[in-house]
Amino acid sequence: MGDGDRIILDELAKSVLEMDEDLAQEAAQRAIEAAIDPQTAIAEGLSKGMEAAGVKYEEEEYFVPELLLCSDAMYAGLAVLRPHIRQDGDKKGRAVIGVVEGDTHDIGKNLVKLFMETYGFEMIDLGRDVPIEKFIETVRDNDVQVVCMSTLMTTTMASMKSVIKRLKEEGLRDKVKVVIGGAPISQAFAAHIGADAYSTTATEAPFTANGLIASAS
Ligand code: B12
Repeated sequence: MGDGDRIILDELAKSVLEMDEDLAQEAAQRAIEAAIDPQTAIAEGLSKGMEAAGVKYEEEEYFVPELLLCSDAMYAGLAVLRPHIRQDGDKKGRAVIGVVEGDTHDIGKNLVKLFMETYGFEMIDLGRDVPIEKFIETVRDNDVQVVCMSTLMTTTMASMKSVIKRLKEEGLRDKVKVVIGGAPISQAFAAHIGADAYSTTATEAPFTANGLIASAS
């Protein structure tokens, strides 16, 4: 990647961190003109800005209103980049995605959904703060191969375990692969609750899901 591309990616990150919707749109447009892969612009630009905003929140320099303005800037940039994402031709399968009960953080989930769709997955999006039984019903009533669960809070991680437990009780666990993610999630936690995989980034998620489906068939 050239210096020019790096400057654009930094500008995308800065636009989010500085809550600047206009700059986010301009920088996204510049990324398109410079032929930067839109997914790279999202992962290495906009997402990095949101991560940096998270650090400021933890340092108590930003509070909830600032974070919401940062996410507005991120979505403004996303709207420009999204139509330019190259859609992978073949269908990979169908997946359900949601943020587990008690948690309303959905920025990461929305990125995972976008990258999964781009890769060829048909996504059923249950949104955020999704009741455990909603995941179960959706798996029961639809032909889905993958369940993706997201959480950003340590206090709601247990809901993931409950969903897997309920899938087992309903005889649905073997029907699907379960992929989990979100900042507090680790390999050890995934293994502990009986998930099939975890992934730290949205870009990686579709490859992880696809790998699981391929190895099962
Ligand atoms: C933005 C933010 C908010 C926004 C959320 C806006 C929204 N619509 O999502 C607002 C301001 C509303 C908010 C509210 C709250 N927040 Co908040 N928030 C954050 C913050 C700063 C950033 C999260 C974020 O969006 N990151 C950017 C995205 C792109 O990254 P990501 O979500 O991690 O997702 C990436 C990966 O994790 C992965 N991924 C995510 N999901 C999945 C799923 C799958 C299947 C896969 C494969 C991958 C994957 O892919 C993504 C992209 O690569 C974090 C701190 C932090 N540094 O994470 C705190 C944080 C998560 N919040 C926290 C808290 C406590 C709250 C509140 C309770 C605050 C309050 N007192 O009101 C409320 C929550 C209310 C509720 N019940 O949900 C705590 C949680 C602490 C804990 N218990 O663990 C954190 C960690 C801050 C802190 N250190 O205290 N928050």
